[in-house]
Amino acid sequence: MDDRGTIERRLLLRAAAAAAALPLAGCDKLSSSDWFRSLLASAEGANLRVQRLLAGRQALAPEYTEAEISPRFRSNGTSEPDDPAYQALARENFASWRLAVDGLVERPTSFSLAELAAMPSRTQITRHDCVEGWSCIGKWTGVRLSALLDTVGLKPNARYIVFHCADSLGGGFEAPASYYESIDLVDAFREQTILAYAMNGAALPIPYGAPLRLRVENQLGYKMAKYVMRVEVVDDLTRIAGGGGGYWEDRGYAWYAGI
Ligand SMILES: Nc1nc2c(c(=O)[nH]1)N[C@H]1C(S)=C(S)[C@@H](COP(=O)(O)O)O[C@H]1N2
Ligand SMILES: [Mo]
Repeated sequence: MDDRGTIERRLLLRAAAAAAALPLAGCDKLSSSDWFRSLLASAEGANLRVQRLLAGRQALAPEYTEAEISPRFRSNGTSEPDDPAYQALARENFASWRLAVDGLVERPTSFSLAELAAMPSRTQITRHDCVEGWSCIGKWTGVRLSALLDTVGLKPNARYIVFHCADSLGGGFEAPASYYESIDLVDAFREQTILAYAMNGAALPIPYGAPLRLRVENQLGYKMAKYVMRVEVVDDLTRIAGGGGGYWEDRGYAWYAGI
């Protein structure tokens, strides 16, 4: 049996080796970005984030063929936000909708759907796994989150990306609360992490998060925020809502829901 110190030393060795190999693995972009260089150089570069990156967080989630796309993709949680401002945007097919990107960024900006669609994109056919035990395969097209973050520029203290949604859940015994989610920079810069505006080759329908939803394919369904209105870059999640980093995390779910 390894003692804890041995495991940590092994992870550090692996971190150093893999960091050296990053450009060869096609991650030039990642390794050349300022935040990543400063991350590797910092004391933190030797801890959690890099360990997780190198201990298996680099692999892509499996991708599927067109023939494997589910004939009917299930919608879960909110299927139509009842927020009046959202409904007004939906009525005009999101023509005046804009995504706000702010927080710890150099250039806070808002983007129209057309502007997002003009940025570097990715299409992927992936399996969505809900924590409730069902899965569906769908095809998603969206702007790469890395491209969006490069456009606004991350400040050196940026640590997490928070997605604020148009809908609230709850009621009954609990006051309604806004849905939100968050991921760290490692997941934000993954190739398959996109803000999707299309599903199965058509504009993203309302039940699946129109006009924009997160796809972070290495995690469970509840991380995939639908109806994203605002992307906020922060250094600390504890100041937002219940402090857990997401609507379901504030109610006990794991923040890192890796699959
Ligand atoms: N804004 C928002 N995002 C959300 C939810 C929600 O209720 N509201 N539900 C989550 C859960 S639990 C799952 S499984 C997926 C469902 O996505 P789908 O409706 O496209 O299947 O969205 C996630 N993102
Ligand atoms: Mo879910």
